[in-house]
Amino acid sequence: MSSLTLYTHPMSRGRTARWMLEEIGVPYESVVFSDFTGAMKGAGYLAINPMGKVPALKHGDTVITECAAICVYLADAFPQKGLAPALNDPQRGVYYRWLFFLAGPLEAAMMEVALQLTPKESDRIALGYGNLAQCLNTIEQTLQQKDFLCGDRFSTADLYMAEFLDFGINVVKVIEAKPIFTDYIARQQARESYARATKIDDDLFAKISANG
Ligand SMILES: N[C@@H](CCC(=O)N[C@@H](CS)C(=O)NCC(=O)O)C(=O)O
Repeated sequence: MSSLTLYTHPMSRGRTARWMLEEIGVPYESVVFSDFTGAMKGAGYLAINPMGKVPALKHGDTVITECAAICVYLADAFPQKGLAPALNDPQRGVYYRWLFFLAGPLEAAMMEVALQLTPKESDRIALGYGNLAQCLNTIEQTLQQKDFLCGDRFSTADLYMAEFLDFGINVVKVIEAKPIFTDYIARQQARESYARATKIDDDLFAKISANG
């Protein structure tokens, strides 16, 4: 099997990629940056991700950047784990819909509010995310109907949705902690893979903080 290496910082979107790796359950190495400057902006890492951002994943000679792409890639590279609907399953469309929606519109809408950006209302017709309320209403309507996004089982789309909702509620605090969201998050985060990944990153962050 080709080697897997996660490039990350313990307080970054790399946590989502690590959860996915723990869910997949195959051995992987981690390259952990202790800050977002230094080595993350050095020539060595810029050769892997010219954006100078984490996470990135190396699988053999293949480099994948963008957290959503890393998650989707891993689900497809290890299909025996059943974390994505099959290519010929109609649920595959639902899967794409949510992953693209989260990485695109929802993230942009959340950051607009978190950073207090103020687009002109008349420009919203051209903004792919409309506004945060529209995005959340779309998610809420779906979660009212089902426990998981694709069919009746956990998939990568749920992992990614839970991470975004958690970030929006608890980190940037732009999403109201409605039970429809918090129950959904709790359902996904009850997985052992989440506990393992969280402990790894929390321990790494404690070590970095202790080293000043
Ligand atoms: N679109 C990228 C965003 C990656 C990103 O912005 N990562 C942040 C940490 S969560 C980062 O590395 N920031 C360092 C910097 O921009 O200097 C993804 O989804 O992976």
